[in-house]
Amino acid sequence: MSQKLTLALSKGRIFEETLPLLKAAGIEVTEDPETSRKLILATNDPQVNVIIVRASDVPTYVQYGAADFGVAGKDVLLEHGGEGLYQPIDLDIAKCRMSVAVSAGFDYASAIRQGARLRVATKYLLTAREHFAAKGMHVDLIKLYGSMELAPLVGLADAIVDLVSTGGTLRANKLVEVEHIMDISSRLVVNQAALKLKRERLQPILEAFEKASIQ
Ligand code: PRT
Ligand code: MG
Repeated sequence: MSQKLTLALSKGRIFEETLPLLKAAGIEVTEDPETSRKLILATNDPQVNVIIVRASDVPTYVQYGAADFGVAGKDVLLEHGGEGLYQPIDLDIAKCRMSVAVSAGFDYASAIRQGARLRVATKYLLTAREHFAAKGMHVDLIKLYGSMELAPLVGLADAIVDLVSTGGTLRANKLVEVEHIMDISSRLVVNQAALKLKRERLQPILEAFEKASIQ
């Protein structure tokens, strides 16, 4: 196998927050995904390419070896399941929390006390199912692909499970957080076969990432 490496990243915060870690490994991306329409970006190292994919597709590209390694949020990894992936480092980037939120006027505590069967909209079906099952709550989950904050406002759901960082989106839509499910950050994920076959190339990069991410 050639020692060419492909790194899968998503545009936006993960790309931006991975750049300093790449730099610590001596890798500089020479094209900007926000202005270029290219999906395969070159770096200063002819042996390293970056591919730009949807955040939730990063684990899939790495699992099948289309990318040797990638960066993905814990939220995405929990839904993917982690099959075929080695997850050596929590990079401590793209931090946020996963929470349950409801409309400001909705009495979540008393709905639970009364054993109401709540409708919950989310992109994170597995994590949400596990959270409510652990609490012994029966909920009907509604799968959405984005803009979860809208669901309680238009009567699609009583509650949402979504990511929160500043809380600004919740506030702007008159929603309040009622439960903190977990803290989220992004991890480096590595294809299990690549880790063995390209160890020589990957190991120094993993070490540089690890060193840079704990600073
Ligand atoms: O946008 P797209 O549909 O392509 O995919 P995505 O939303 O999964 O990608 P992206 O790039 O937005 O997020 C990538 C990863 O960043 C996620 O998988 C998380 O691990 C992490 N992350 C960190 C976040 C946030 N912070 C975050 N605030 N992902 C999303 N958000 C959203 C949140 O869903 C909500 O709509 O931002 C909004 C809340 O932000 P505040 O600051 O208003 O609270
Ligand atoms: Mg997004």
